[in-house]
Amino acid sequence: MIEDFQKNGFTKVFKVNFDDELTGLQKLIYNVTKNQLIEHNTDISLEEKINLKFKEIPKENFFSDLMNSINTSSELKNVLNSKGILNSFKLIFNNPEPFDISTFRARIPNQKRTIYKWHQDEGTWHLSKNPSHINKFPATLWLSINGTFESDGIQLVRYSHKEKLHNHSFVKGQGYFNIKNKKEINEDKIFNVVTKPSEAVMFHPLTLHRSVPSTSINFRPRYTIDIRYFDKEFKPKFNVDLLFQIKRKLKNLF
Ligand SMILES: O=C(O)CCC(=O)C(=O)O
Ligand SMILES: [Fe+2]
Repeated sequence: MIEDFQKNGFTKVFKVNFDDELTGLQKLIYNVTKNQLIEHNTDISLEEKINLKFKEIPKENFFSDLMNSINTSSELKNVLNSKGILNSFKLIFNNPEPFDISTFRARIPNQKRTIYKWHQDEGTWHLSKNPSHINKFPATLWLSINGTFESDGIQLVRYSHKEKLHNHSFVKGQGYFNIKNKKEINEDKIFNVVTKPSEAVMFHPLTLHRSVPSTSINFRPRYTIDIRYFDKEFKPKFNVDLLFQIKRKLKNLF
C-alpha cells in the first residue's frame, strides 16, 4: 500500500472493513431518498435499494437537503471515526489524525455541482485563511458507498504528486477546484477508479484528479465520501506555481 502511495501517488483499490457503520449510513441515505426512487419492492437488499434509479430529475432544493441531512448526521460521523477508516490510514501513516474537511458527495441526476474538474486537493485549501487547514497535507480516502463505474467514478493521474502545486482557479459553488493549464494532464497516466460498495482508494494531496465528466443524465445515484486524515510527520516538499504563490500572498494581505 505505502509503496503504491509513494510511487504512484495513490494506492490500489481495497476494501475497508467496517463493523456496521457503513450499513447505518446506507440506511439513512435510503430513507432520505426513497420517495425519489422508481417504484420498487421493499423486500430487496439495502445494497440494491441504494442503487435504484431516481424516477425523475429531483427538484433543486432536494440536493441541498440531502447534503445537509447526511453531512450533519451521526451515521456519517460514525463512518469517519470508525476503526476501519483509521486502520486504512495506518497503512500509509504512522499516526493518522482526522482533518477538518471530509465530505459526503451525492452524484444525482442533473446535479453539476458534484462534478469536479482536474485539481489537486492541496490546491483547494492552499489559499484558506483557516489555520487548521494550512500545512497539514492530509491524504484522501475516497470511499464508495454504493459502487462506481468507469462512467461515474474519479480519475487519478499517476506520478502527478511529484509535480508542482498548480495554479487553481475558483469555480462558483465549489471553490479552488480547477487547474488553469489542462496541458499538464498526461492522458497515458490516467487511472479510472472503479469500486464496489465499501471499497476505497487513498491518494496524496498533490495527486491530480477529477470526477469523470457526465456524457448524459445518469439516473443511478453515486454516493461517496472523501475522508481525510493527516500525519504530523508527513510533510511533502513541493514547488508552487508562481502565480498561485502570488495569489496566496495577496490573499493574506486582505
Ligand atoms: O467524488 C468526486 O467526483 C470528486 C472527489 C474529489 O475530488 C476528492 O475526493 O477529493
Ligand atoms: Fe479532490
